[in-house]
Amino acid sequence: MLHDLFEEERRHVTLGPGATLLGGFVRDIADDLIHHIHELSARTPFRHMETPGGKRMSVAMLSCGHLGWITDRTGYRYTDFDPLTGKAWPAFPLLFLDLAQRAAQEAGFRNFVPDACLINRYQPGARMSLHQDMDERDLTAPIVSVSLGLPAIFLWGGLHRTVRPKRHQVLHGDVVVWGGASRMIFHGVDVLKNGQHPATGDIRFNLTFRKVN
Ligand code: MD3
Ligand code: FE
Repeated sequence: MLHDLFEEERRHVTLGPGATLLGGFVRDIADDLIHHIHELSARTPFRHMETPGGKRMSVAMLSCGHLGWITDRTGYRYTDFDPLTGKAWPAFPLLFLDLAQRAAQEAGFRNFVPDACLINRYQPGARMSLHQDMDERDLTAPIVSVSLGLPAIFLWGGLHRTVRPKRHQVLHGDVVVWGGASRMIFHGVDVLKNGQHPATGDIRFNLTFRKVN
């Protein structure tokens, strides 16, 4: 139907080469995803990590999957255990793996098999400054990012820090797949505004699925 064609166009937006916004892609399973996040956080708590420069991150994080991303005074890296619990990171909930693969496929990346999922928790005032994700060994795989709860503004620039970033609002249930020529761009998240979301209260969660090895 013509209506569906327009609907499709509204939901799939090309943000740049290899970067696709899948609007509302996980809206139907958002409550389940949030439930899984709460369960995971009982096994590996959200924590504000320290950058190599000694700053406390305003975003709180945890990981699941074979590998988890951490930062401390020593630097940024992936580890196969959680330094807070001394145990392996919790495994992916099956729903996570399924949605990451479906989203990658929808954006044209076949056989995406992530081995890490970083979960970021933003409260009003939290932000993430411009950076590149380059701690992964396999830079041919995309990164799949899922936004839940309060809206946020993605900032994304170019391959050099000096490129003035573009802005794009991401909403509850949106998924963005970043691959190809967009994989190494500088990106960040603007300061989260105050607000209340029916599913999360004053929180925004972001899940990023990564293939590290
Ligand atoms: C990957 N998180 O955790 S994810 C991060 O919303 C991170 O919490 C942000 O950046 C967040 O490393 C943004 C989406 C994202 C945006 C642009 C990218 C991932 C990207 C550009 C290239 C590679
Ligand atoms: Fe990033």
